[in-house]
Amino acid sequence: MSDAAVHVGSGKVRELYALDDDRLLLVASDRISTFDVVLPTPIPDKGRVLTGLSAFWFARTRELVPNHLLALHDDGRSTECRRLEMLPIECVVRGYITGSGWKDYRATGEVCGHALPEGLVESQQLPQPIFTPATKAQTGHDENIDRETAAGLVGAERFAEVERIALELYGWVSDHARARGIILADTKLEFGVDPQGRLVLGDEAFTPDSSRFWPADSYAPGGPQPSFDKQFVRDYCEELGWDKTAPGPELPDDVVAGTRAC
Ligand code: Q0Z
Repeated sequence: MSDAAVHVGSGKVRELYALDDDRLLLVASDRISTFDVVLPTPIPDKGRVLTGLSAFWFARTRELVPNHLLALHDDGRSTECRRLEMLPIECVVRGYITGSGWKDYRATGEVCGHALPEGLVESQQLPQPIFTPATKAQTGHDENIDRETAAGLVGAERFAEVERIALELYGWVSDHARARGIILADTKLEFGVDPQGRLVLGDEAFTPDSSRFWPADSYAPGGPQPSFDKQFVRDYCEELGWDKTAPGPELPDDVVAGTRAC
């Protein structure tokens, strides 16, 4: 029997290894990406913070939906997960109109087939949260799709289930955050199916890499909102006049320290 973990995938800031047929090891690095480029300077402890946030939310939401988390390793950055058959859609819930949702709304008045009120401004709260699925792009950006397209990819019954659960999760977590002065603008969830055919929440959940968190006390609709975790890095990169193509710039100590303090 071998204990060697086999590398099976790389994300921008995370690595995925197979432990055996049933278990994966998800490792969050200290890398940081901005404007879609991974920067050469790590943020010490960022991987542990990301892993801890996911573990916190998996524990808090397990009554709503089972999740893939089996164990948190002592290094704080690695988690053992149940290996699932992942659904081929990103399950995005938006309570506020921003990012690609804002782009689509400005172009068409709709997001993923949801007709929205006229006259919304950037970052405005929506009348109610909407489920806005997207394709999983192998390279480049995920593409927003309407409910019919998403239901075609996962089946109508599974679509209805993930829509209901994703909206429930967003409602629960956004209420929790809002009571603590934080707006959860939107979130991207990934679900899989276990060998018994049950829906399971996988990947990472409610981290700043999968969600937009905004400080409620400075919320000002009508433009983009500052990012909770990456604003120091973004501001520094804008100051530099970097063209936002790889390779990204090294970060000075004060920008690393400012980001760590978030
Ligand atoms: C997650 C990803 C990462 C690269 C596959 N429980 C699971 N079962 C099966 N597959 C996955 C999971 Cl989480 C799975 N990804 C995304 C994560 C590096 C890709 F850390 N891909």
